Amino acid sequence: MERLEFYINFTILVYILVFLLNCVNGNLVHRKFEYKYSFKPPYLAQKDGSVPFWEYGGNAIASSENVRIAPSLRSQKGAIWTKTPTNFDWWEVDIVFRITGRGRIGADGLAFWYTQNKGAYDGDVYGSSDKWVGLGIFFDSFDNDNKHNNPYIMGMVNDGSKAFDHQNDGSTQLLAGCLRDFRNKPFPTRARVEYYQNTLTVLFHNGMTSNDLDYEMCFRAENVVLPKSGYFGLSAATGGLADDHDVIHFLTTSLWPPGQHPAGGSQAPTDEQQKLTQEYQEYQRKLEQQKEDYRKEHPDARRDKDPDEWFETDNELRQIFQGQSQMYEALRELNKKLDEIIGRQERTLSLVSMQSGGAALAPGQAPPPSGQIPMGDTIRRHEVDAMFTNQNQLINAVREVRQYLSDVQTRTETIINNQAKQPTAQVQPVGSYGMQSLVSEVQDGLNNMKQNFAQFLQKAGKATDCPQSSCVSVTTILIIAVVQLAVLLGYFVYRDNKESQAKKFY
Ligand SMILES: [Ca+2]
Ligand SMILES: [Ca+2]
Repeated sequence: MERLEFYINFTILVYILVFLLNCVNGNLVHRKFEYKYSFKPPYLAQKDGSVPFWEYGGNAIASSENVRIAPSLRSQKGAIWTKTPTNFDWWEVDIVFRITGRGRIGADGLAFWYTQNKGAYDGDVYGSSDKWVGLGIFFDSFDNDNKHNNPYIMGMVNDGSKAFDHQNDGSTQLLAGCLRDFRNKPFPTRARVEYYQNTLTVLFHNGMTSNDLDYEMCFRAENVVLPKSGYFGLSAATGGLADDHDVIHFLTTSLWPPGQHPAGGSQAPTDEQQKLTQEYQEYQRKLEQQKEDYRKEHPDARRDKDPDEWFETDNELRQIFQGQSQMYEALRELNKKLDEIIGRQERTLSLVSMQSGGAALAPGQAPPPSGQIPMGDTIRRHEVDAMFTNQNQLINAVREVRQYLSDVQTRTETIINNQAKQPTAQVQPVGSYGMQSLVSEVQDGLNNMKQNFAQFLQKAGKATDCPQSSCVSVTTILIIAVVQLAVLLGYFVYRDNKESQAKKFY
């Protein structure tokens, strides 16, 4: 009975928790999807090429699947802007994009904008206007200042007075940023820009997985003041090097602090929540009723399976689930580490190539302008190729050594096994080991003989006083040696036969 009481108490606790959760939910930030500030496939662009609620220009092309803001051709610029300014203070924008190019280095980059006025479609800052009022988040592919810190993601707030510092990749003006590679990823890369109560947060998803949860922090900045109302925009540009800059999703959600609600729909969400809560409670009640009915109908079963047992099964399931989640977490952690390693490798590679390219520059000479291939590009490739061949040769050599070692090991094992089979080391049967040692003995003997013979020949050559007739001829020595060998072999065979015959008597 104590167990039953505990079970009932536990259920009540769960109910209280659900109730509290609902209360807290009522006080959380309210979110509203803003379709007039969003685009996504399918039917992203209509048949006439227009994107509903958006305007695009320059070299931008919209299809039903994405908006190619700048294509992978030299010196392209394009942009897309919302038609109307925002009517909400706080927001979150999810951008799913792909920046792809055939080269290991690309240019110039993609920009996300939230500005007081719409920018140009062929401006100087990643395809749009300089001296903007508001926020720009730049995905800068090309390393203009040659500090080996691109691709880079950065945020910059401008009051309309600052001209973007291209020579330094904006490093003198940035609000915050992070070094992340966003080019040529297996899955689309994503960025989540949140502006809520003057805190700007930028999260980044590196596109190594398709998992929606794999966002990581790029930066968070507080006390950011942006125009009360503004236009969202995207722009991109290419230089001498060119990437495709494709944006697949642009999803805007307005954020409303507790107590504030979007115009027109203030009560509807609360109703919805209440309805859901009611449905959930109704479902719980029905479940309890069914349990009760089952107990009444099966009084025996009740004895077999008391509530405590159910609770235990529940507990076990929870433990299994927890274990699995831990495993999943560990896997994700590993995945992240792998990503990091790959990222570092890529950075190192670009560093190495940059250094060999940068060596061609005289000190004080300006870094290569945006989108130009560094001087040593072709040589680098050869060097890298040579490095790879060397590495391969090394690997092959190591493999051979390994094989040889394993060969030696197996031989040693057979020897040890053979020895282990013998009770004592007195009798040596002619196994593979016996034969081997015999052969090696004979070989040694022969080698010794050869050496002696060579020495003898040398001496014979020097000793001119030796009369020719009394010196033993080479043929005689050889014949004697062969006869000796034959006798020796004969003896060994005879001995082995005798031993095997002797063994039959056991
Ligand atoms: Ca740059
Ligand atoms: Ca740079």
